[in-house]
Amino acid sequence: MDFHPLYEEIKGKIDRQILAMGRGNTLLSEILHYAVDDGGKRIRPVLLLFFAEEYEKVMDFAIALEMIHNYSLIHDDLPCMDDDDYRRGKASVHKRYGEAMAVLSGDALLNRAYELILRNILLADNRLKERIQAGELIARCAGMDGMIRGQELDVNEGDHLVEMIYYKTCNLFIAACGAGAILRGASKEEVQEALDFGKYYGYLFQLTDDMEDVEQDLKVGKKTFVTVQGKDSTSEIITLFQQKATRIAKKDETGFLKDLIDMTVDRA
Ligand code: GRG
Repeated sequence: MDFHPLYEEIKGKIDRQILAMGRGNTLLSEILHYAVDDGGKRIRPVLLLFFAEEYEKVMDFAIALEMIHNYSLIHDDLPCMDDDDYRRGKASVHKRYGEAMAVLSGDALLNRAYELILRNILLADNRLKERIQAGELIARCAGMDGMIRGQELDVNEGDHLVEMIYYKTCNLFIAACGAGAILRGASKEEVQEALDFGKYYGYLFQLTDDMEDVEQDLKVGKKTFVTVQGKDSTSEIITLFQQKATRIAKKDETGFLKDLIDMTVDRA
């Protein structure tokens, strides 16, 4: 994914930070590295650092968000959830290490994420309130009123597909953009715009992803927005969210947000 030099630059920093993280001698530590080290696009932490406009002092928040994302993927792949044997081109964690270790490694990632955020706050010498606000936003968006709520709707196979996308997918993008803006010390209006961008981009991300998978989803009878509403009406909604996100992206002089939107929409 090579759509803008800023993406490569920020992703490179995140990947290096993840690889440099300590490795214990335990099996759990091996699994955490197996799950997180490579393969991910790191879009959420890249967005967080992009909106924060500085990398080193808030890197912990970006890594924490990526850990939360990875825990959710490990748990989502479990047989009791989506039951996927592969993730990022290799065996999913439960396929390789067993279900019990997959549950534990997800739990460990989630706890490590908040450990990183709290330690960052403990050691910080500025913007304490903003750091706490950013941590609270991430926790809220990942929790039972956010991503976990989305997973609950998914597991119970309701008909609220738009709501499900909002909770399950948009929320971590909202956390990424909103936390970044808060950590930058942005104004209330700027934070709101960042939160809105995360929401619109989250819808775009999921709907274009569902467009890509539509043939396979139809084959296995999977209910997604596209399999229920059809490709034409999904395309119309994608255009609508593209316009909303682009309106905000126009203020970004680097062109990064606009390129991210275009790259995401082009895959549909
Ligand atoms: C188990 C609590 C819990 C939540 C699971 C995230 C999630 C909720 C489920 C994953 C399945 C899914 C279709 C999620 C929505 C889109 C998504 C998160 C896709 C994967 O994200 P990418 O493409 O992944 O950013 P990489 O591999 O690049 O990190």
